[in-house]
Amino acid sequence: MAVWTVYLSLCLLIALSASGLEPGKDYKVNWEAKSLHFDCYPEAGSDQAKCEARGCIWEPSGIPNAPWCYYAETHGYVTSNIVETASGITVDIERNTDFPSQRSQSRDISKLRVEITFLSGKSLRWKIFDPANARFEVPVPLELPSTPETEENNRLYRVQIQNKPFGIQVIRKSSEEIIWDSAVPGFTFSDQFLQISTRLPSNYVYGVGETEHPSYNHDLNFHTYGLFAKDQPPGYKLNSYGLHPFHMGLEKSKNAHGVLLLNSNAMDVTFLPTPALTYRTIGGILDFYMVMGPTPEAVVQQYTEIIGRPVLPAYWSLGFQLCRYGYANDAEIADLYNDMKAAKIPYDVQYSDIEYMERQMDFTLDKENFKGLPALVDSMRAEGMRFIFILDPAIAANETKGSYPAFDTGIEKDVFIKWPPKLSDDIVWGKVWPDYPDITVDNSLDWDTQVKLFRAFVAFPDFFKKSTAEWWGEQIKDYYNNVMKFDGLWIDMNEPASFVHGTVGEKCLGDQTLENPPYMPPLESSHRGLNHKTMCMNSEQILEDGTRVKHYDVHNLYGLSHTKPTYDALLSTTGKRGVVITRSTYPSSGRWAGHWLGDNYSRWDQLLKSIVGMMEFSIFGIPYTGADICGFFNPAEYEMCLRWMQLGAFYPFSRNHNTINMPRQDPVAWGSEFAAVSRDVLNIRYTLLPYLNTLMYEAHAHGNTVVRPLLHEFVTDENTWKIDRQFLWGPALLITPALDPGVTVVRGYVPNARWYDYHTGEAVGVRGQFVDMETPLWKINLHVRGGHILPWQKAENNTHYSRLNPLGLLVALDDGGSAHGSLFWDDGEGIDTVQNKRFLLTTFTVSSGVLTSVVPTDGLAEADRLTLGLVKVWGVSPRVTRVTLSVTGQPDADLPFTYNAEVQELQIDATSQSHTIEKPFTISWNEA
Ligand code: MIG
Repeated sequence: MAVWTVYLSLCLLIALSASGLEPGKDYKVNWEAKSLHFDCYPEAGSDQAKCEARGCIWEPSGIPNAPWCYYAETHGYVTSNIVETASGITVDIERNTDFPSQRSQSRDISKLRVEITFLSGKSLRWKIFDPANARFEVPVPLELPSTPETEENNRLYRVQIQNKPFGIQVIRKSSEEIIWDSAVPGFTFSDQFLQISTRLPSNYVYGVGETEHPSYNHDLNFHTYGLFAKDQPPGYKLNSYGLHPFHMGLEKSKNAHGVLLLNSNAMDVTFLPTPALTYRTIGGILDFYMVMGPTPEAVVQQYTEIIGRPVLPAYWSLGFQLCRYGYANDAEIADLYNDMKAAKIPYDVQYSDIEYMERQMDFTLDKENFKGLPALVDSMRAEGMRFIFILDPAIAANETKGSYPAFDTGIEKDVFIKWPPKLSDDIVWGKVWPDYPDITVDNSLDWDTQVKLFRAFVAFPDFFKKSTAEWWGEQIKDYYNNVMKFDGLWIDMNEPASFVHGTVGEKCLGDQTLENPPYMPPLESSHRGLNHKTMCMNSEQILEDGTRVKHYDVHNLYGLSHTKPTYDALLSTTGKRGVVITRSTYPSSGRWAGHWLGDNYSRWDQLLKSIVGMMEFSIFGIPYTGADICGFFNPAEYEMCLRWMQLGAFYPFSRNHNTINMPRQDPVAWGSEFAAVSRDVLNIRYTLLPYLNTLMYEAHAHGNTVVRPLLHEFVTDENTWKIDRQFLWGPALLITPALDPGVTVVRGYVPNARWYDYHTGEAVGVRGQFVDMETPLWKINLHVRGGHILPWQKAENNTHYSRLNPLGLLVALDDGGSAHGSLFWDDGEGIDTVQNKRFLLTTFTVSSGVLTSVVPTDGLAEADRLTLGLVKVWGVSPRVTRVTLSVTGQPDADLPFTYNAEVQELQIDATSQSHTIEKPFTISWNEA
């Protein structure tokens, strides 16, 4: 045990050198804004008197959004005792009582314990809590190393404690950069207001959600994002469906790190030009996890190691999907399917939204308009198609007893959320669906008045309880067995959303500081309380271990709690892995589900924002993601929808969906030219599905990203740090969509590597430059990176058929004539195929005109085997005279080939050999 030296005067010096400011470098904020002014009065209505009453300094500023009321230098806590062990540091801290209490209605917690744990050589945790009284802690199981890294030399970081104000500094040893530094003014820990700030090592920071961001790298000019799960369509500074207090930061040394604040209360995050960020949360404790990378990909790998790796979605779920809210009847779906088939546009998944149900009640079927749906589902499934249905968590509560088993059995099993027993033993009733045909809603009334006219109540299941998960699973199983088959499930409204505020009658019982806390983060309609469009915060939920918690603390976990039981039920019901799509997410939701970006708009700006959103969900560990193609609200427009089909063909979750009463926007709704462009681009998607699927496997097995920001591959090139109009699939496919009306040319970055035009196979002449790329209406720019081998298959109407085609390889040679790649292949829908090694993993390497395959895992059933088909090699310069295939080590067969000298493309056709690829092989050219 050693007592830590306290570095008082050094603090400011370190601060300046660590602030990441490079004089004269693309940095427009003046000195005043760069200084350490942390906002002491984030609420509206501050003035000098109120500011000074908090012991803060009032100084009007001309800088937009800069705080006029800021904390004095030593405002915060002071260190009283520091104990270091091999596995971490424990610090006792006390509130600096030179300064008054910050918020009189929120009790100060003046003595705190800080526990820093060296989780591993590349990760650490610091937890700040009240040692005297247990407070709410997030009940999400993380996968932490069983023993800390006790060997100093094995750690990439060093930790320093600052005394006054108390702060933690994490230093990356290799660069000596301070990458976390909370030794700044303003640290606060009270019952309902907790605040901590840190300096950032550079101006490049990514993530923090769920909220729409205009760019992937954050604008640090004093922007605050409120975070709280809400049925809120994405919009500027609006808190949407889920909560992800995770960011990735770059450092001056071009290393990357990631930070998670494991807290599930309503909160906000402010980005400051210092550069710095401030977290404010209204409950729980401060529990931080940091991963050290040092590459951006390693950050995501390490983050998902902690929160859990993403689920492997069924192969078919990588196919194109069609949905809309408000199909009139099953015949409309059947017509759509037939038109898609006739237009030969590949697609795998058809949805039905809440209209398939009787009055939108889960586990029912509208026997009038959708009476033919079960038969349609069967016939489409017989042709290799798949169905996904929507389920909402809320259960209709005032059907006649005995007529609606979902509710009746839910009551029997006591699954619904209630008030705390000392206030009432009743359920906290809400309103979602159903509506009643005999009530005419007057659309001239505002929304709030309209919803009050609905007479039905709902109850919200408490999915934390084991009995609820079982009950939910039984409903799903009964529906599948007795009403209709399905292949995946789509869970919506699980923020949870309600059409009334808090509860029916809108009077939440008990402690009103839960509904309107002393500090309210800047949320959509926060002036109306936290229960706006959701349930009362004082509702009680019961964790699996019996602990009673307030909805206030677990609101942001509702979607997560809904997801695992749904996924488990899908698997046990269908016997296949399928896929679940959820609207509300929290760190670790990716273990069970994908996420669509919610109720977006049919507007051009939404194309770019969907890329930003996808990249964010990539680093949040939810790679199976995408936005509603052509937009949810408002009518779509031809050109926008066409460009969106091209972009959406590269969403991992690729679904065209729109809202009720809007004109159709599916690919067969716009005429033959539109259908042809859609077919072409989806054929490219389908051709590359073996590659996309392999990336999904790598995400599942290793935590790699699928939709990959360019900076993940080219982090040493600062040009890539801001790029969000382009993205990669894995390391090797660069997608440069057209995102604006009327464009025929799109400006895109060609990172420093050899790239080939996907459409022609020709090498691009330039690298490390922005170039103008032609983008006529039919074309999206796609480039393949030299040095990579992409597995592919010829596209068919759906993946049931495309999966049967021979495996092709696209070999894009690098400057040295080498390339590598891999293929993951399984039955496409088996449960736990990775865990049980029931898959094939093949790696491919090319060098000096020889392609070699190696098979690290061969657990594929015979029925799922693939034969080798066409191998295309790009960047072959010498004329080729002979190509041979060898399985035995000796040339076994000559293979037919063509060589295009102009494009430098060699095409080798191995089809005639019927060689199944689980047997290693080599193909050689130029050996004549
Ligand atoms: O109140 O189920 O985000 O995709 O179509 C709307 C109807 C409820 C919101 C979802 C949207 C879905 C819609 N739902």
